[in-house]
Formats: sequence, C-alpha cells, structure tokens
Amino acid sequence: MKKAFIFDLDGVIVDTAKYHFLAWQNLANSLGISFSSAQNEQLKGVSRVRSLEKILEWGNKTISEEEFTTLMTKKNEEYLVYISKMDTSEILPDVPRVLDSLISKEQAIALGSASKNARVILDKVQLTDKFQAIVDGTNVSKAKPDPEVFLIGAKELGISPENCVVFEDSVAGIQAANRANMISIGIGDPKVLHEADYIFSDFTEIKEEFINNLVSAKKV
Ligand code: B16
Ligand code: MG
Repeated sequence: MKKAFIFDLDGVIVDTAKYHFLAWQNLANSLGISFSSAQNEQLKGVSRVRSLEKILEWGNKTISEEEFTTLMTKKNEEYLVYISKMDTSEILPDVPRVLDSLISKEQAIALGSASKNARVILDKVQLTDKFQAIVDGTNVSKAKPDPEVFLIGAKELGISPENCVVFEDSVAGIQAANRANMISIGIGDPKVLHEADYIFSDFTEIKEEFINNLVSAKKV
C-alpha cells in the first residue's frame, strides 16, 4: 500500500523558529515594540506578511505600505544570514531515521511548509533529495489552516487525501491537515496540539511499529 507522508519544515524537520525569533525581535525593537518568545510561539506556521501584521498590532503601530515591504525585506535578509550558516547538525533528532524508514517502504514523501525559504533550508541540511514534492510559501495562495498546501502536495504525489499523513508542529497546520481529511500527527505539546490524530513530543518517540501501522492505516 502506498501512502503519502507530508512534512512541515519549521518545528518538524529543523528548529528555524529560533532564527525567526532573533530576526523579528530585532525588527520589533527597532520600531520600539517589545517582542517576547511567547509571542514568537504565536507566529509558528504563520506567513511572513501575517507575522509582521501581528507584531504591528501588538505594538499598536500603523505604517505605510512601502515601509511594510521594506521591513519584510529587512527581516528576511537577517533571517537568511542565520539560515546560511545551517548544516546537517540542525536536523531534529530521528527525522532522518523516519524519512529513511518511509523511503525503504516505498512511501511517497512531500514537504508542506509556509516558508518561502524552504528550498534553501532543505539544501543547507542536505535533505532535498528525500522529497518527491516540495510545496512551500511560493506555491500557495491560502495560509494554513486552509488545507491548500497539503492538498497540492497530495496532488503532486498522485495520492488521494485520505491516504496522506501530515507531520505538523503548529495548531493551524494540524487544522489544515484535518480539513484536508488527512491523518494528522502533532509534533510537540499535547496540550497545544490536541486536535491531532496522534501526538508525539519528537520523532524519537515514533517507533518502527507505529510507522508500519500508519502505512496500512485508514483515516476514520
Ligand atoms: P518565511 P513552516 C513557517 O514555516 C514558520 O513556522 C513561520 O514562523 C514563518 O513565518 C513562515 O514559515 C514563513 O517563513 O519568512 O521563511 O517565508 O512551519 O510552515 O515550515
Ligand atoms: Mg511548523
């Protein structure tokens, strides 16, 4: 039986949230807005445009469209400096084991990320060739919790949504997977990700037997 396994990037394969945090914090501080790690949590899985809108809302600040574009570019340039230093050591524990296990079982694998920098990051951590389809912020028009990103991934792999499994660390991402009628697996805190079909704190908890069951499971 062939299933598709769709992986989110930030928070699932690598922890780039720490770099988003540094770059957004610098930008917020330059505008006189304070920005905490708790607020950064709320930006997980959220698009770049929406992230800046939220920061401006928190700081009660209005800016021109032109300044908005300039700030987004500035933030991304700083983020890209951090990304440029990434290497394979930043892959989260046991992600390669799970990817290789799925590949050995001839399962289809896709990336489903909101990030416009997803391809650069996958290249830096040398995982690009594990993915048969890469859907990222450059391919989608509707942000998670809209299921678009995962539905495009399923279509590119030629697998129907009910035969897809999604690994996600954000609430919006789990909701997107559920709306797509896919099996959702939350990676993170069960209190936050309770809408997921299954929840693990990280990939070290995902055992071979569970992977085998997933390959043959049906979404109910
Ligand atoms: P970029 P994911 C998301 O990645 C991040 O979680 C989110 O914090 C970020 O704002 C978004 O990508 C856009 O990223 O600025 O690189 O286009 O979790 O969907 O892989
Ligand atoms: Mg994520």
